[in-house]
Amino acid sequence: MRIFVITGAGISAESGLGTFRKNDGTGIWARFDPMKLATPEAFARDPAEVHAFYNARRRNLIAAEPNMAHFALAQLETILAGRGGQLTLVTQNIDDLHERAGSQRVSHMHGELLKARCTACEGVISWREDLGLHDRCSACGRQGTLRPHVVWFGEMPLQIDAICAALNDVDLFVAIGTSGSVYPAAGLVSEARAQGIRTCEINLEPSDNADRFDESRYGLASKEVPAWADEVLRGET
Ligand code: BV8
Repeated sequence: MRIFVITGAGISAESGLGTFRKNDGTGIWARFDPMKLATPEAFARDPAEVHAFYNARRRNLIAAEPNMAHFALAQLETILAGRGGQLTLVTQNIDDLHERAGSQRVSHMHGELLKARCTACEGVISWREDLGLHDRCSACGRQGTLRPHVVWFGEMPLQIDAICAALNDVDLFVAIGTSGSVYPAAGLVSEARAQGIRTCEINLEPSDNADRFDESRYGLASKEVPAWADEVLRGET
């Protein structure tokens, strides 16, 4: 079986990493204006404020641990590969919890918080400390040119062509822990449907594009994802 999975902030919620939109108004974007913090214009206007925002999230991430949903996907990847199948794992998340749970191939379409990118030489380097204007790029030696290696609003997502190509000849498309409110990520389910691929969403509640899915499973990712993965491996779904 060949499965395409896209994950969002909801899969990392039980690991203590805030989600962006919550009905009770406590999501990240309820407390911080994305247009003030997650755009190239905001970084040009006030890089120190943007660095402070991502430094706080980076510290949270380093203190977090993957949960049962992350581990279930890592195990599913290994077993499907052993059976001649494949799991393509794409995430909107900038955390490294999929990798820490053992997933081998993860495509971060919105970038990675534990990496910095130089705006002068485009070098991408691993970065686990706070990042600031005094820091120097280890690739070109320039100072003050480093930014978080994340995709901001208005910027092109990473590997988008490879991600769309990976949708070819999969048997199942699954969205986990995403509200389906940010594009082009939220449009992938329609791409899948257009290719006649069966679609399933696993989420705490119906997403903005719930009507696009053939099957829906609502509940906590740490419970629903292991249960779903077991059914896949038992050939029951
Ligand atoms: C682009 C990185 C051109 C940084 C992020 C008008 C209409 C359509 C589109 C647009 C438009 N105006 C502008 C756009 C484009 C814009 C966009 O979509 N805006 C939205 C707001 C309308 N998109 C862009 O700018 C993108 N670039 O379009 O470039 C282009 C186009 C095509 C092809 C090439 C180029 C770039 C967008 C990327 C921005 N960067 N992140 C950072 O993290 O700071 S987006 C960020 O927010 C995340 O990465 C993620 O993508 C998004 C958050 O969404 P989710 O992950 O789904 O999280 P959310 O909180 O919303 O939902 C969580 C869900 O989990 C909920 O449903 C909840 O119920 C559930 N849940 C919670 N707990 C649990 C759970 N489920 C299970 N278990 C639990 N325990």
